Amino acid sequence: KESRAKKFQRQHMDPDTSAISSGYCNQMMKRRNMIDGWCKPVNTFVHEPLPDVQAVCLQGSVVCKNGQPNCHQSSSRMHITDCRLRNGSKYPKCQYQTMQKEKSIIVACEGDPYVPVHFDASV
Ligand code: T3P
Repeated sequence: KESRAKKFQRQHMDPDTSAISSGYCNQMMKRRNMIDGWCKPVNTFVHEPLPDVQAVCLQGSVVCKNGQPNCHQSSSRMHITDCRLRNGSKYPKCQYQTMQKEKSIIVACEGDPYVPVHFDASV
């Protein structure tokens, strides 16, 4: 079974892509198996090295949106792409808007090693 840490990497890590095109989210949401019975409404990809994103678990503690205490906010801004489902788009034709941003990320971390398992927000 896929671990929560590996699931985070599949859903949220894309360190090596340099040029992001307007079709990026349509391709990536499909390629990373996130179109599985429904269209996931919002998903963020992070374009930074995995060790840098894992290191966020050692950075500032913040409360997660669900009230749990194990969220961490990156001390630096990171290159990210937000994928947002277009209004009226219906499964299985999930159509996404691709938005590149540079923001601080908030992730939830778990386990030993203590690694990201959920993307909470960007700020
Ligand atoms: P996951 O827990 O698998 O990382 O909040 C529900 C899902 O939406 C959650 O999936 C993360 C995702 N999400 C993003 O990827 N980026 C965002 O900016 C927000 C708000 C949610």
